[in-house]
Amino acid sequence: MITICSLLLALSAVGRTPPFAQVGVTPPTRTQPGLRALAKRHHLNIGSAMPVASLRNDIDSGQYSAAAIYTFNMLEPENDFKPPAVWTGPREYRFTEGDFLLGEPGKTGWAQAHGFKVRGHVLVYAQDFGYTLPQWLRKSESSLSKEDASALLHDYIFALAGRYRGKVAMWDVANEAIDDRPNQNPYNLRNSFWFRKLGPEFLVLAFKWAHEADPRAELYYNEYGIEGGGQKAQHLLDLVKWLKEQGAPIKGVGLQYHIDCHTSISPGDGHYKLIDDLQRLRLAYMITELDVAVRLRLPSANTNRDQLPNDPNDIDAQARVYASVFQMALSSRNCHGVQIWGLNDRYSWIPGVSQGRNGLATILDRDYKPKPAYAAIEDLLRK
Ligand code: 9MR
Repeated sequence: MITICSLLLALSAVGRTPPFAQVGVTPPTRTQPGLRALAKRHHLNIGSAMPVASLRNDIDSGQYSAAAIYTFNMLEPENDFKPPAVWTGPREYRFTEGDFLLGEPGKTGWAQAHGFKVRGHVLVYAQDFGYTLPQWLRKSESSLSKEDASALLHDYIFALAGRYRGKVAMWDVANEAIDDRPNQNPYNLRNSFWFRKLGPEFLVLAFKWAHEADPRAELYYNEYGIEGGGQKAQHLLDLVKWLKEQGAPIKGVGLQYHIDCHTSISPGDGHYKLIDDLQRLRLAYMITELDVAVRLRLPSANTNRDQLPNDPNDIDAQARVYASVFQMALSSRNCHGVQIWGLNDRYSWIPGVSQGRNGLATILDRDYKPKPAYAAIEDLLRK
């Protein structure tokens, strides 16, 4: 039975009447601390991806921000710090969303007002798609020399990481630079714009410049498809070892963890082995984009429609998977936090990317009610 429906701490923080009737939840009591309060006992960073617009517009009559404040102490602006969102032209930048979240230089923003650490995502998204690389840059590829490209990247990193210097707890300096299929490049790096222009060195430079721009931020390399080990995980280990040898100021690795409710994670397996391998390289890790997908009964193109699991048992299986990830995080010295990819099931990317086949991947349902996965994490954090 889920007992956690209290939004009291959050609501008192934002000074708002709770919309309990609307969401059908039990009235809160102060004896029910949210995950945020419980995480504090463990010094655990617990976060969620949140679009800045959802905070700015205070969506769902304030329920979004209230649930965020009650549940999490860290956030990552989902798409707002990606290069296409910020880097609008050669040495032209858009800081509107960043300034709302963190404040323009000398000021503070939404994150500080509500006690959130911020993960910045991402300085270099090493793929060539429109959502990863500004297309004006892609179009100018043939006319840019190596030196031009290097100078542009340098200025970009200083403009963005420098503007929010001291305000971003961790930056994903680079994301998804390793190819899924074998190629001939060092560390199996993707044939991306930055690789073509600068070779593997683009990663070393990005880490170096990010550190110069914001010396206090922890710097991460972020990747998917490496959880549990395998060939891509080996490329990752080789890459980060090389980055360290090159003097890149890398703090750790972001393991995305887009997984499903049948994933098994237990001590001694490939998941634990990978974090041990990172520890041996003296690297921290964060779970950066955790979601645990469930097969839906009916494909649903509309993420705002009610979603039902194909197998109701999967919701409990999902709770066990969430618990196993948090268990791993709590048991390892080098874990610097766990972040969930989406505040609730309504705002998860999973139904969209799976053409409606999968969903229900987060810990709060579409009406912000805690799911068994929330309760399982709560049980762990109460210990
Ligand atoms: O959740 C993000 C989604 O809203 C975007 O449409 C998509 C493309 O920009 O990116 C999603 O976030 C990705 C993250 O930046 C990197 N790892 C994979 C995430 C899910 O695709």
